[in-house]
Amino acid sequence: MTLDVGVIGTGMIGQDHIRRLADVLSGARVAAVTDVDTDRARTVADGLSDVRVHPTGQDLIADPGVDAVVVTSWGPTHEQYVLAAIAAGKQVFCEKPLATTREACERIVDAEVAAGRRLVMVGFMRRYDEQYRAMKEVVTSGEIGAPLLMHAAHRNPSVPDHFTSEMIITDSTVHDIDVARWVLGEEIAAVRVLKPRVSSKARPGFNDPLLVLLEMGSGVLVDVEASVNAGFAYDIRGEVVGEDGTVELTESAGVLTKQRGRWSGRVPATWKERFARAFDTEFQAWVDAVAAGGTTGPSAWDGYAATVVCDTGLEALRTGERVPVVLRQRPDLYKEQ
Ligand code: NAD
Ligand code: ISE
Repeated sequence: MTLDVGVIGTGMIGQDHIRRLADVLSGARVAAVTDVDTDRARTVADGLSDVRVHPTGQDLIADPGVDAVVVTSWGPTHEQYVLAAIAAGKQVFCEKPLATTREACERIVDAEVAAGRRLVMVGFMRRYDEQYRAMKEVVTSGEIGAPLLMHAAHRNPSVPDHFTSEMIITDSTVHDIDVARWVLGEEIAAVRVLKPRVSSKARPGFNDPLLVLLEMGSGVLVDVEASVNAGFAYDIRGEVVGEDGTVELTESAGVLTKQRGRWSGRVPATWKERFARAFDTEFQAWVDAVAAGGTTGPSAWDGYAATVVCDTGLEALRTGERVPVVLRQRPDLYKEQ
């Protein structure tokens, strides 16, 4: 059976996921697309065969020829489409963030709980990266003993002009927040944000880098160094320090070159390059799960928790204080993960 997928939002990542569905994965095809920029949606559809272009996301979701929905529009528009897909009983893959406010995420969680089954997967693709998976396995196996600390760095080479200091938390660190919850298997209890010396490459008034400190429920501390004007490359780091050892991500380049008394390797240029395989694996997992009648991976609860921690981080950035994270009670639907 081939899954007919409808894609809402044909911008940068929408087009990348469409390419993935059309050329890389098995078991799915792109049946319909839509975008508020209708010309863009049309151009994308023209490059594929037999794809309907809908005027709105709601029309696409209502299309009986669409089995499942991918949401890759701007973050603040995600809620309406995820809710409409749940109401239509269709599986939905939503790029991060699930929604941009705590309240919007709660409405999604409530709707899914009322539907009585999981219909939402959130695009936290790092959970499908081989290195992060290996790191989680080591931590979960107990090999390095009880975790005490986690160090992370998320260095972006550059960002578009509309990017703000707040987005270092909501757009970038959100991935590290999800990784910390997932690798350590517990919720985040409090957040602090420190502002180091500002990079001369940052626009005036822009706090870059930031040091985001996450306090896990058990007391494990996670420090995330996040920056968006690093210039040199896209550099992602992670290490968990346990009572009996450590586990860390290695450089992702496949080869090491030794020449003239020096060794060197490639640092990825962008997140697309660094996580290319993770995106493929993530999407194939979703297609397979939907074809089997369910879903998989990061849930609406994970999307909710990440957004609440980001909100808390924004308050910590504003106030300079340690701010506790307040989550509602986890519904039974999300207990088994
Ligand atoms: P983009 O601006 O390139 O594309 C977004 C598209 O959505 C645009 O074509 C825009 O016209 C369209 N759009 C906006 N409002 C809409 C609406 N109401 N209905 C339909 N279409 C609408 O942005 P992008 O970089 O592709 O990001 C899209 C989403 O993907 C964001 O939520 C972003 O956070 C996420 N993202 C995730 C990753 C990742 O690493 N997982 C990477 C990049 C982006
Ligand atoms: C971007 O939106 C992503 O999600 C990337 O994975 C992240 O590394 C980058 O910082 C964000 O801007």
